[in-house]
Amino acid sequence: MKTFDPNLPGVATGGYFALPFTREEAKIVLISVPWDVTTSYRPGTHMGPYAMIDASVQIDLFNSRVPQAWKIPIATLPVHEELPILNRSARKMAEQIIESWEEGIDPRENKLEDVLEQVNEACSRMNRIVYLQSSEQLRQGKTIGLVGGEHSVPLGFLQALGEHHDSYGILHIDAHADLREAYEGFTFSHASIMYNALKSIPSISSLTQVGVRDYCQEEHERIGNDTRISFFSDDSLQEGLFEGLTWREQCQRIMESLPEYVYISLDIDGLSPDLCPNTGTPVPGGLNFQQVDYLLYLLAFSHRKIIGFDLCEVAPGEEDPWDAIVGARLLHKICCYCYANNKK
Ligand SMILES: [Mn+2]
Repeated sequence: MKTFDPNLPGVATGGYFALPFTREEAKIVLISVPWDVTTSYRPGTHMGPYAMIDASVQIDLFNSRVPQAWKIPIATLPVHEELPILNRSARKMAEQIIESWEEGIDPRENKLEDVLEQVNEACSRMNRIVYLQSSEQLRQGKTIGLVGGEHSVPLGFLQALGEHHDSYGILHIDAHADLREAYEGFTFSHASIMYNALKSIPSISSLTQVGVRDYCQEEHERIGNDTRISFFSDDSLQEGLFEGLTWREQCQRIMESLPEYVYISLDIDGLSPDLCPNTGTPVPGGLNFQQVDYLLYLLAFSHRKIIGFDLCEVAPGEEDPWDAIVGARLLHKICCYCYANNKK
């Protein structure tokens, strides 16, 4: 650290932002989960963490709202050795299921019941790995940021947090509600993360959804019937802006729905697809970069406490690092705000 000069270009260290901190020194630990087993439309998010690490080397670690941001001790946990292998084999099996749905045949009628079960087991194993990694870091007093991968990855982390906090809420920024029960037969689908979290983790007292604009009837009814859910759809937020509400006023309303302890779950597709053209399920509309940044900034400097976060669904293009550049910059901003928030 003594020889680290934040004014010089970054030198790749294999970790996010090319920072020199050890895990012992770190306050924030980033855990990569390169996983895209259940991605229904377009795989590629398993490359997100690696692409963001590459892109993060060229980021200036300066933040106008957080002094000396380059000194924030952020460390990167190496990718769990089992995950890439498990992802590859389970993805192959999942593709059989997805193809069957695309042909209009229930995979269970296509004799794919065993395959489906094996995919669900692989996803359970991933959840267990993330749970163990997160629990270990929480025990050591670290704040964790999880980097996906598809949006199914934080369930194990949310469970570990549930054992550390009696009660917390989730701020969920996403184009999708992720409230489907076992989408395409996959128990741990990217489209089911919030359904699974609300169902299986009693400490989660509330879910605040922001930017959602692609959801189904079943999810619409769940949102209406579950009193834990506060819903700020993309439509309603844009209407507010068109009709004269400021973004600050809307952010205040969003924050009023949040309890004292807050987890941030950020699906990159909550942002406009201009900012994530290669993500698994892009949807027109959405928030711009500065709107998300400002919301997170207000949250960080409010009386609430940020207890952890995830950033998911960033998928790099074949030759185009744009998605990863946006993802890495957002990741650094969240780390800065989290650190400033936790220091208060
Ligand atoms: Mn999502």
